[in-house]
Amino acid sequence: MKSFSRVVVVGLGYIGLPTAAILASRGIKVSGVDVNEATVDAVNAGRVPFVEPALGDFVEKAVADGMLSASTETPAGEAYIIAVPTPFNADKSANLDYIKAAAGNVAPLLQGDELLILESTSPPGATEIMAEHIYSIRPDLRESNLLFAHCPERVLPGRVMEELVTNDRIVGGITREAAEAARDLYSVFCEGEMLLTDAKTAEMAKLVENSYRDVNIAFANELSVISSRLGINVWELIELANHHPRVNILQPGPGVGGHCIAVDPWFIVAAAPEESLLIRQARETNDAKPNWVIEQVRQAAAGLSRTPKIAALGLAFKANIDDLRESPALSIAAQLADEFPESSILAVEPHVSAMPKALAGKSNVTLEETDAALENADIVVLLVDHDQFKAVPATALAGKAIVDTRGLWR
Ligand code: SAJ
Repeated sequence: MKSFSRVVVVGLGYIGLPTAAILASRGIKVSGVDVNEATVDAVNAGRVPFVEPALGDFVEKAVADGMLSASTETPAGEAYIIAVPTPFNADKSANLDYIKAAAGNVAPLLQGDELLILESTSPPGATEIMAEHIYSIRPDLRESNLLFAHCPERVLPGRVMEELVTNDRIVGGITREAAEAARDLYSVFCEGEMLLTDAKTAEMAKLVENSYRDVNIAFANELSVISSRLGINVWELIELANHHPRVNILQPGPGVGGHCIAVDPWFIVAAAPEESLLIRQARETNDAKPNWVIEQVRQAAAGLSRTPKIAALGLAFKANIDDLRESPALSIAAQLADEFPESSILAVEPHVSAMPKALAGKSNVTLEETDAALENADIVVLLVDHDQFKAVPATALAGKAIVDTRGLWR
């Protein structure tokens, strides 16, 4: 069993920082690296620059104990975990520039016996591309004992600190030895099963998990559109159908957001475009849902005799978090502002205090507290099932046109 005392985590975002903090909590000296100085400063001050339950306590303690520090420069370590973003290009293929930049900073530090783990969600073949990139900078290491692995994270935002420990972990090595070394490192905190495979299968497994969910959400979203046309309450419909022992339909919503489910399926489509018909259609179905919601608001507005004030409840991509990435709620609020220039758009996001970039500069949008927005709105568009909105009493909604995209107030 290989043991590690000094690990470098490159990318201190939603995945890198929790991983760094939990490793540090298990007695490993961790150096975190990020290009964003504000992130580095926050971590060095023991703070977390985003909302994730329980993470703050871990970071505060790890920094106070001297087990975690952050820098914009990459230091040397025995193992490197790369957890940088993989955005997509205009053609929806994966952009590996951040991975290559991170690997490029690690390359000069390598001696030839280190473990390099790619955690970023990646298209099939990315770990080999990363290895090749390092060898192109350090041809002297081609015959060395560098170990490359892909260990996708599958934690759910909002439950990260718990799921890091309890989830099973897929560990894919370019060689068996690399997979075993990565397993040894993750065993330090992961109590789930370690599932060893090759790097490409590990890359694909992560994409497939999220596509599976995307396809199933698309089914629910399609059902909501069909039900609306047929005058059926989709929430009741799904609840009834789910009583069948082998049926488990997910919940419709305003569309699919976040940096995972709305993105990962495209990496499969880009890798095998001719074959990924259902996966592509699911993406398109989910991406079309925000426009359908806007149409519902148009219809509600058409039934009113005056220019409506519109409350948009929730901007995050899902319940009880502050994450706005790829959020359909946010894009719907922005679109409503453009579509109804005469209307006041009362945007509510209890987890965010500053006006999000996508809404800044739109003169008819204000950021409001829930109560004030509900009091003043003619149309209430419920976009996120935050707990705070669940608690809204029916009396607060009386007399208003409601577009409830989450079935919260059915
Ligand atoms: N959503 C629905 N209906 C549902 C479930 C979700 O509309 O029934 C929407 C959500 O509102 C949100 C989006 O889908 O906009 C995605 O939310 P999510 O909770 O399904 O997933 P994420 O993006 O927070 O996290 C997913 C998880 N993957 C799976 O459940 C297969 C998580 O385990 C992964 O680690 C994460 O992606 C990731 O990082 O890839």
